[in-house]
Amino acid sequence: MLTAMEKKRLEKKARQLREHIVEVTFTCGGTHIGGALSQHDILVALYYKLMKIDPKQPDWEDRDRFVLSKGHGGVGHAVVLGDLGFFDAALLDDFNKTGSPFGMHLDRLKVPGVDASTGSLGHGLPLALGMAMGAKLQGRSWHTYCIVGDGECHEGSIWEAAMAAGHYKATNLTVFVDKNRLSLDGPTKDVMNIDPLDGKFEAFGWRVITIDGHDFDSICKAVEDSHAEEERPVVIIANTTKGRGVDFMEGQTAWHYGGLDAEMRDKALASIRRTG
Ligand SMILES: Cc1ncc(C[n+]2csc(CCOP(=O)(O)OP(=O)(O)O)c2C)c(N)n1
Repeated sequence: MLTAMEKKRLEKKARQLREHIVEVTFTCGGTHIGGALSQHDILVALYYKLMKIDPKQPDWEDRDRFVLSKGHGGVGHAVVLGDLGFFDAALLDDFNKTGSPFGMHLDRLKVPGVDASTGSLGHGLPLALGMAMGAKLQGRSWHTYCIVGDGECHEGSIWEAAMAAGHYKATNLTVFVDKNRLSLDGPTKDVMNIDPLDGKFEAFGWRVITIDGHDFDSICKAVEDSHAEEERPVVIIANTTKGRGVDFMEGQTAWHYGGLDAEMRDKALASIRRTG
């Protein structure tokens, strides 16, 4: 359970880092900003409240693991890691520029704090399952978290991993589906309908929890519940809004990827400051 003060602290941090996502998008010329903003509150809850990590020891063996399976949202992961001190956040001024350690999809060999290089959709969940199974086999205590996109659920390898996680009872794995209902080129239901997602995961042996993915109380409670589950891996279906916090991006497929000029940046920042 979050105290009122903790919730306020998370909301403030989320707002500050949304602004940083906008700034980086402005300076680098374009990012997958829509999905970075939809996954954002989950990332903030994980990194500022829930995960066992140490920015001074990115390779600490017993740290919790995190895999951003929808790796195109890397800009959002990068601003969190920079803010926490895994690296100098000023480096993000060169995000995705030639010679920068930060490509659009983060590379675990170049960016401290990244546990898996992702970007090819469908690969992150199998990697996360491997990390969870690795902990079980070695009798270690780390927990593995993973965020997949709802459009990413079109990939067959997501369902191979889902089947294996159910079979092996990977109770030390918590997966979020960032269900913003939009993919790269339109509503997920039109590109290829993935619903009912809950029934699919349940059929593969998972426990399903459905939440508002922008509400910190619900995110933290769902993770707490996932830790108490002793039989099944847990998927948290997080209903989110693509572009969340920037009024002219919210719910717009066109903002899957985009750049900002100075005027748009100022409008985006003003919107975040108004609504958060
Ligand atoms: C294997 C693979 N196919 C296609 C792409 C191109 N691609 C990048 S993002 C994206 C859409 C993903 O949709 P979703 O998971 O819903 O992302 P979100 O809306 O959360 O940003 C696609 C098709 C890719 N990165 N990898």
